[in-house]
This record gives sequence, structure tokens and C-alpha cells, in this order.
Amino acid sequence: MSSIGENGADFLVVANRLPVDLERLEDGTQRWKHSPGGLVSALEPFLRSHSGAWIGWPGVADADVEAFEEDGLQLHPVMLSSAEVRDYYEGFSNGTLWPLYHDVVAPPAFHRRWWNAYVRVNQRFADVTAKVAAQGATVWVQDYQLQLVPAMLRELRPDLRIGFFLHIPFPPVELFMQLPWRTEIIRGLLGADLVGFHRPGGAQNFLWLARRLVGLEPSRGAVGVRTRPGVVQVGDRTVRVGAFPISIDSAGLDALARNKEVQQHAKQIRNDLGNPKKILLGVDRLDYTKGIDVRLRALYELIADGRVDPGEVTMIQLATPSRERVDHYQQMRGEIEQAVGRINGEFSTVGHPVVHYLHQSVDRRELTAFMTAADVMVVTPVRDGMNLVCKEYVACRYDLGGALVLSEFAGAAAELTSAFLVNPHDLDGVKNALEAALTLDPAEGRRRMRALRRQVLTHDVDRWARSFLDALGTQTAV
Ligand code: GDG
Repeated sequence: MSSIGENGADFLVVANRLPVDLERLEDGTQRWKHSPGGLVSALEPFLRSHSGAWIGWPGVADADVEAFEEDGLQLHPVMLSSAEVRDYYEGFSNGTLWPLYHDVVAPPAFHRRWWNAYVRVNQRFADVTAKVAAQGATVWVQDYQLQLVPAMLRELRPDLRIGFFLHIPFPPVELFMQLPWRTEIIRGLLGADLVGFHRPGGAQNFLWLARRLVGLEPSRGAVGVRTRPGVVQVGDRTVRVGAFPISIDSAGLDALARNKEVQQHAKQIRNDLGNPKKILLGVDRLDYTKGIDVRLRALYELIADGRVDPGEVTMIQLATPSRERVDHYQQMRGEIEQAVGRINGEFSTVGHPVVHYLHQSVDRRELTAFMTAADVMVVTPVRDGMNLVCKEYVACRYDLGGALVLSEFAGAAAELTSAFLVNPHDLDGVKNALEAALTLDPAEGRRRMRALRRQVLTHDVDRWARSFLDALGTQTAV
């Protein structure tokens, strides 16, 4: 680790979180630890292989830390006070935008104090970026926490090339229109040269809103905003809009799954579980959008109906702790733990619980071993921008074993059409798909997995980043 020199960076990622978390230890010292999450998993392999800077919050309130360099990557921490963590992060980002953008599966709350903090923090991110970017640099702003940054940054640094990518769904117009600050958000995003979404539907929603909220309101001072497919004309500036489905480090994961120690560990896991006939696996941040309750309910009913033998089937549900101070998350955690308790209480025998529930995070090797051991991966979100877990499972199955049950409401469903696709609101449909996956003919399973792997191995995170940066017209980073 070393401090930063005077030269500005040519390629910058701006995200709510740094790819490392600051940890305060009990003895008063602090250290950096790699932080989990979809965004970090997706971008890290790409960024480390290029030279660049990352601007983000270190994950601890009131931590005023100097910029530093790690493995050739400049890290610029942005400070948040505890009130800002509450209002900008837990409040507006995760209590307003997250539920609103995920089809209001939980009711979004609208508070002016949260919004004001969101504006203030976005401005701080823009200010730090404006300071550390070299002349003409490319800046890639990430995700829903920072939707005002593109316009704020353009105001400060018109020389920069600015891209924005949204990692969560961009909602239907009728839902977005609920947001009291809808026009400000659209104007914020229009500060970018390129606005990217996972799915074409999100891009279309955005184009419609740009025309409706900015183009048709001359009283707000819009300078002739016009849209056509994939393009918004903002005065003399052209903003491109498109779909860029994110992916994973497919080859890296394939190689890790082939590793002898990981394979040994996968065998050990099956052994530790008492060699069940079938292992079901769920891996999610503990989030109400992920449909963990749906799969537990389906499993409960399948056992109660006598269609699944609890002596033969074991489920591992890994639920990584997430946003634990946000109300909906606390409530949902209680409900999920109750559902696990109900299945185990009614159907387990001593020493053989049906569901192994882990509210903790495990390291990448162990996660890969879980995926290699699992006969059926169950991914049932009620709404998910993409979902990387299902792609990771496919990348691990070099043996063409395993089966994937996947929600139609995950962005990944558009690519992974050989999975058992389910509507998570249709419990009977989920039960049927789980049963079909558990009793899958091995030849049919290999056929499906081969098709899934063809997609995932040829469409990896590097290709995603390159296609976004090509569309942004960047030569520096690729
Ligand atoms: C957002 C969008 C979009 C989970 N537990 C552990 C662990 N993980 C890793 C997974 C995966 C990542 O975290 C989760 O990514 P997802 O894509 O499934 O979900 P979100 O966190 O909600 O991500 C999502 C994504 O952004 C990227 O654009 O796909 O739709 O919601 O990589 O493997 N990793 C380790 N231990 C764990 O316990 N090591």
C-alpha cells in the first residue's frame, strides 16, 4: 500500500463502495478487507488488469482516510457522516430507490431529508472525482446511489467522458413517476455520454422518461431534448442509451471449480451433509427481492405433499448479511428464519436438518465448492437487475452436472433460457420446476448445462466492460 502521486487518473470508477472495506478493530487499529457484493465481483477483475482509480465510501461512517494505492489501483475514499449513512445510504438509496426500482415489492418511503442527503453526498462524489481525474479522462459512474453524479461532474469538468451504468432494474414508467424527485434524477443521468442498463426494457423506460420529464417541460429550461432509439439529444450534446448485460469472470471460475482442492472440498461438503441423494443450494444477499421465502415455501409444500423425501434432499441456503439496519431487512430476516425453523422443526431428524441456513459470508473457494457440490441451484428473485449467482453456478459446472432453477424476473433469464425458468409468484410452478430439476434425466441435464455454459463462457465480464467502454468511445482502458 502506498500514497498517491500528483498525476490525475485517466480511467476512474465511481461507486458507492470501494472494493475494500475499512475495518475498525477492538484495539483501536484499522485494516482493509475485501468487501462482497455484485458490483465488486463484476468490476474487480477488469479494473485490476488496467491502471485506474476507484472512488467510493470505505463502508464505515465518519472515517476520514487518505487516498492510497493498492495493486496498481488508486483508491480514493469518500467520507460519509453517520447521519449521511442513515439518510443517503440506508434512507434514500435503500429505503426509497431500491424498493421503487424493484417493482415496489416493498413500499418505498419518500422523505425530503433523505433526498437532501442524497444530493449532498452525490455532490461530494462529483467533487472528489473532479479533483482526481486527469484532463480528458474517462469516468464510469456506477449504480443507483449516484444517479446525480453525471450531471454534477459535467458541470465541474466538461472535458471528461462520462459513462453511467445501473446495476438494478430501471422501473416501469408508472412506478418511476411516483418519485417526487423524478425529473432531477433523469437530469442527473442525462449528464452522462452513455447511460447503460442490463436490459433493453430499462433503456426504453429511460428514453420515454427523458422525453416526458425533460423534453416536454420548457418551463424548466430544457434546451430541446429529443429522443430516438438509443439516443437522447440534449441541446448540442448526444447521450447514448443502451443495454449491456453484465456477467462474471467465467474462465476464472471455471478454473477454480476444476481445482483439486475445491473438488475435494465439494466432496467433503456432501459427506458432511450425510451424503444426501440431492443437494439444493441458494446463495443470496439476505434481501427481500431475492425470493428466499419463495423457495423455502416451495420446498416445505413439496415435502408436505410427499413429492420430496426429506431424508433424501438437503438444502443449503447461504444468506449473506446485508443492510441490517434497514427496517424491511430486519423484518424479512425474521420471516426467513422462521420458515427455515418450520421446515426443520417438522421434517428433520436428529443430526440431519433438511435446511442448512448460514447467515454469514464464506470465501470464494468455499462458495465455489458449494456450487460444485449442489445438484440444483435455486435462484428465485421477484425482481433482479441481472443476478450473477446463476451465472457463477453455470461457470462452475465444467462437468455438465447440476440444474438451474431461475426466476423469469432476473435479468439473466433472457440469456439463460435453458434453465428451468419460473414465475416466483406462481408457487405451483416453482414446485413443479424444483421437482423436475431434482428428478432430471442426466442426459437432458447435460444438454441444458452445455447450452447454458456456451452463453456464460462466451459472454463474460470482460466482454461486458469492453462493450460498454467501446460504446462510450474510450480508447484508454481497453
Ligand atoms: C446487484 C444487482 C446484479 C454472495 N454471497 C457470498 C458471495 N456472494 C457474491 C455472489 C455474487 C454476488 O455476491 C451477488 O451478486 P448478485 O448479482 O447475485 O446480486 P446483488 O448483490 O444484488 O447485485 C444484481 C449485480 O448488482 C451486478 O450488476 O447482477 O441484479 O442486484 O457474485 O457470488 N461471495 C462470497 N461469499 C459469500 O458469502 N465470496
